[in-house]
Amino acid sequence: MDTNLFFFFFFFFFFFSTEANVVEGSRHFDRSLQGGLGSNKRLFVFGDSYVDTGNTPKSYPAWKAPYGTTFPERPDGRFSDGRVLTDYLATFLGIRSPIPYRLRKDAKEEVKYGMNFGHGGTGVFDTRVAGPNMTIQINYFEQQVEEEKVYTKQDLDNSIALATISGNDYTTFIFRNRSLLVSGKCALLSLLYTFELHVGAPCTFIHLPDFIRSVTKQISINLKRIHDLGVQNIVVTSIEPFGCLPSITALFSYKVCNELVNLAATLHNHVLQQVVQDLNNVTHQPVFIVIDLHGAFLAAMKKQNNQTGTIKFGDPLRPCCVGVPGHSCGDVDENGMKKYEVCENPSSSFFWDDVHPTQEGWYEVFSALQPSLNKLL
Ligand SMILES: *[C@@H]1O[C@H](CO)[C@@H](O)[C@H](O)[C@H]1NC(C)=O
Ligand SMILES: *[C@@H]1O[C@H](CO)[C@@H](O)[C@H](O)[C@H]1NC(C)=O
Ligand SMILES: *[C@@H]1O[C@H](CO)[C@@H](O)[C@H](O)[C@H]1NC(C)=O
Ligand SMILES: CC(=O)N[C@H]1CO[C@H](CO)[C@@H](O)[C@@H]1O
Repeated sequence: MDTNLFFFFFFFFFFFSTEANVVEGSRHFDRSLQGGLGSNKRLFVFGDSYVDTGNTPKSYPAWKAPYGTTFPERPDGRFSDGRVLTDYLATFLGIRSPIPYRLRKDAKEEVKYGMNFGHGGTGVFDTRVAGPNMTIQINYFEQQVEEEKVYTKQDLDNSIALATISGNDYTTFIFRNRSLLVSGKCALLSLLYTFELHVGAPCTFIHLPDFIRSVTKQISINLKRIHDLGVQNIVVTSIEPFGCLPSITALFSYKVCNELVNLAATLHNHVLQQVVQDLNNVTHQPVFIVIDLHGAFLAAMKKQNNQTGTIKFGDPLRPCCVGVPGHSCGDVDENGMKKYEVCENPSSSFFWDDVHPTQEGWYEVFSALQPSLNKLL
C-alpha cells in the first residue's frame, strides 16, 4: 500500500545523492529567437546552474572537458555542452549574454548588458554547495547598484531580471533528512498532509508541503527585493519535471519519468503561481512573470523532427554524457583517464548530463517559452 510512497522517497533521495547541479547551454543564435536588435535592455540573472555562465570556481565540472564542447568549444563554466537559458534569453532581448559577476572586474563595456549572479548548485536557502544563495546574489546586485553605482535608476527601469530555482533546495532538504528517511521501517516523505499510514510502528513523516511553502515564500521575498531595487520586469521559472531528470530515470534505463517526483514539482509550481499572483496584486501591474519551464521541458522532449516526423531527441531521457559507474560526466582518474562517455552528436540529445539539457535542448526549451516572453520586448 505504501509502495508508491516508498518509490517517491527512494527516487527523490537518489536524485539528491547524484545531483551535481543545474545549468544551461545554447547554440547558434537563430534569428527566429531574436527580438529587439541593438536594444538598450539589461538582463540581471539570479539562480543556479540552469543560468550560470561562469560564476563557479574552476573545480566545478562545468570547467572541465567535455563541458562547453559545442560552445565555446572549451569548458567555460556553463553546465552544458554549450549555451544555456541565459544566453537564449539575452539573444531574444537583442543583447549579449550578461557578464558573470565573478568576471566583472575584467569587463568594461560588457556590464552594459547587465550581470549574471547565478551560481551552479545554489538555491534560495543554503545547499550542499558553498555558493551564494539567492539572498546573497541579490546582495551582490544591490552593491552594484547602490555602492558601485554601475547601474543607474534609469538603467534599471529598462531591465529584466531572470531567476531560476530548479530544485537544489529540495535535494538538499532530502539529504539533510536522510537519516530520518533511512531509519525506521516506515519513514516516509509525504506529499500530502492528510496521508495516514495504518501500521503499528511509529512513523516519521517528512511533509514536503511545509517545505514547499518555505521555499516559495523565500522566492517571493527575493523577487520583491529585486523589484524594490528598481527592476520592472521579473521572470521566474517554474521547476522542470524533475522526475524526468536522468539522475532519476537512470534506474529505469532512461525509459520512464518518475511521476511522483514530477508531482512534487507540480505542487511547487502551483504554490509559486499563487505567490507570484499575490506579488502582482500588490504592484497592480504584471511585473512578475512565471515562465513554464516545466511545460517547456516536456514539449522539447516530445518535439517532432520536421523532415522525418519522428521525435527530434530520439531517446529523450538518455543523457549525452554519462559517467562510468560511480563517476559523473567530466570525471578523470589520477592518470587523466576519462571516467565518462560522451555521445557522438550532442545535438541529438535533450539532456547533456544527469540534470542539465544540451544546448540543443535549451534551444528547444527556449522556443517553447518564447511566446510568453514577447511582452518583454
Ligand atoms: C543565505 O546565506 C547567508 C550566508 O551563508 C546566510 O546567513 C543566510 O541565512 C542565507 N539565507 C537564506 C534565506 O537561507
Ligand atoms: C490577488 O488577486 C487574485 C484574483 O483577483 C485573488 O484571488 C487573490 O486572493 C489576490 N491576492 C491577494 C494577496 O490579494
Ligand atoms: C517545418 O517546416 C516548414 C517548412 O520548411 C516550416 O514552415 C515550419 O515552420 C517547420 N516547423 C517546425 C516545427 O519546425
Ligand atoms: C521532519 C523534518 O522535516 N525534519 C527536518 C528536515 O530538514 C529540515 C532542514 O534541514 C529541517 O528544518 C526539518 O526539521
